[in-house]
Order: sequence, then structure tokens, then C-alpha cells
Amino acid sequence: MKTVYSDHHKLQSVETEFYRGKWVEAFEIPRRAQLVLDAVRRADLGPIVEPKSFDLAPVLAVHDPDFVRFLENVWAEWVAEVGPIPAYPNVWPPRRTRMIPTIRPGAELGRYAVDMSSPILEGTWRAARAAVDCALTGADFINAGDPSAFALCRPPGHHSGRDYYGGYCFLNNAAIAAQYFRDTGARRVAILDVDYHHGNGTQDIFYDRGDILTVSIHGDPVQEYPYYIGFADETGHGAGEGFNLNLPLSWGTDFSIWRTALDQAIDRIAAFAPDRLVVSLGVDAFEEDPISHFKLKGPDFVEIGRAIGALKIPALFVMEGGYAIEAIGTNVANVLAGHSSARA
Ligand code: Q9C
Ligand code: ZN
Repeated sequence: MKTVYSDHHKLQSVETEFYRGKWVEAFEIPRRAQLVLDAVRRADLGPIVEPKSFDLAPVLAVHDPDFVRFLENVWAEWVAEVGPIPAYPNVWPPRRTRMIPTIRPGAELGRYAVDMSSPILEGTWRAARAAVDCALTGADFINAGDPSAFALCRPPGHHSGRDYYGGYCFLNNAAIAAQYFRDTGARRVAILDVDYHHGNGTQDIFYDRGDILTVSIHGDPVQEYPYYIGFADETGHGAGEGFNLNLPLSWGTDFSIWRTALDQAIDRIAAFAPDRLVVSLGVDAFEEDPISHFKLKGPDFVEIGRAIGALKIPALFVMEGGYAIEAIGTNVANVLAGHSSARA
């Protein structure tokens, strides 16, 4: 299995993040990707390659053009008004608002941001574009016949919707890859999100679509980020009715329970019979994760990979979350190794 990795992720780097009323040591840091890369190398999973550069068309196929333009340009506007410091919103539009454009970067940050976890920096746009390039390059390997590929994306993507960003995510790498699969010949694509957090952005993007099935196993939104969305009764809309499956689980969920949800997810995907599978691969369901509350152990991740591999559908793994620094590499490599063993 090829791993697609770019050093450009290092451009997205902050020391601190605003968490429960305080500035604390940041969780989503460049070292995460470095450690995953090291583990993939150590596990001898296959070659590590640089991404090709794609134009904006695949990004614009899932994100609104005004949002994309905002991500590209807001840093320059923020620097001109405020100076070269991380750009955060401190104002948000209320419900029932007319959403008329403003000429102030702070107000535009609030229009598109859903939380304060995702500062926009000088290199954010380039880092986010490089992550998309990793996902699309991985998709091309699969289109060329590889049974699987790993896009070591950073920043992650699954919390980014058509026109919003947050949860450390700017562009939705997995959604962009799924749409790209559709646009390069796949008739049906499934996205399986095993990150601890609900894939709210991915659900948002494909909610009214019957050609892209979205499935997410995650912390119950009554008690876990991203809150408000990710409930079991959200099943899709219009042509998409029946093509979104949410499997929310409570804090304290261990692998025996999580595995039951995975079986449901896999049954739904098998019934959908997709040509391609995109896996939003977060490993924050791990018991030691500092911001999460599930109880998965290292070897459980091998079994996750194996179960996904048993589907025998060409699979693109896209890196999402996972913040237990000492184990993130092993946990990711375990999923990929499990997948390869089942596909062999
Ligand atoms: N109380 C991903 O794993 N802040 N994003 C959480 C929880 C944001 C996680 C606060 C967490 C985002 C890709
Ligand atoms: Zn997560």
C-alpha cells in the first residue's frame, strides 16, 4: 500500500488552542503526522510518495466557491488589518441572519468558522491544499488498480462542510476524494468515518445524495463534539434518504460495543455495493486519547483494518484525528496492516 505524504502540513502549526475556557497546549500538531509517517516506514507497509499538484476543480466540486475564496484570501486581509498573528473569529452570525457579505476579515472568519479550534495562519491554505493533493493522489493510485492507498493528510478534513470549517479541518479531504472517484468513473462511493468525532462536514456535503453513502461511528452528539449533529435519526434527505448512517455511542464505549457498530456499518456498505471506499481514518477512539472517551486498545485497530479489508472494495484511507502522541503511529499502522492482511 502506498502512503502519500507532503511536508507542507508543517505550515499549519500553533503552540496553543482554546479549550474549555483556557489556552492549553495544542492537540493537533505537526508531530502527529511525523509519527504516523515514522510508524508506516517502520511497519514496512509500502512506498512513501509525494503528492501530485491538482488544480482547484476537485475542491470546488464539494465546497462553495465563496468559502474557498475566503480560505485562500482571508490571511492577507487579516494581516493588513490586525497583523501577522493567528486569525480567529470572535463574532458569529445568529440564526435567521441575512448573511450579507462584510468587508472585515474578523466578521468573515465568524461567517465560516464553527468553532475556535482552527486558526488560519500564513501557511494554512498551502497546507490544506497539500492535504487535498495527498488524498487525490491516493485516489489516482486506486484508479490505476491499487487495492488500497493511504493519504497521510494533515490538516484533517471531516469537520469541514460545504461552506464551513472547524475542528482542526479546513478542506474536506475525504469528501473531495469521494467526489473525485465519482467524477473519474465510480458509480457509487461509500465513506466510512471511524474517527471518534462525527464526520459532520462529510454528512453535510453528501446529505441529499444517493450516490455517495456516508457512515460514521462516533461519540454521541449529546455529549461530544461536534454536538448538534450526528444523531441516529439523520438518515439523509431527498435523493439521499437512506444514504447517511450515524452510529453514535456513549462515552466509555469499549471495543466489544464499537465492533457491533462497525459490523452494522460494514453490512450497510456491503449492501450498497460501492465501487470505491473512502475511510476517514481517525484513531482518537483509542483509550489513551486526551480529548476522547472511548476505550479501544492497540490491537483493536488491526481488527478494524481486517474487517474493512474483508469487504474487498478498493479503499482509500484518509488521515483524520488521533491525539495520543505516543500511540498514534502504531494505531494507524495497525489499521493499515490489518487491511493489507485481509486483502492479501
Ligand atoms: N470538548 C478531529 O478529530 N475540540 N477533530 C474538541 C471537545 C475540537 C477534533 C473539544 C475537536 C476536533 C479531526
Ligand atoms: Zn476526531
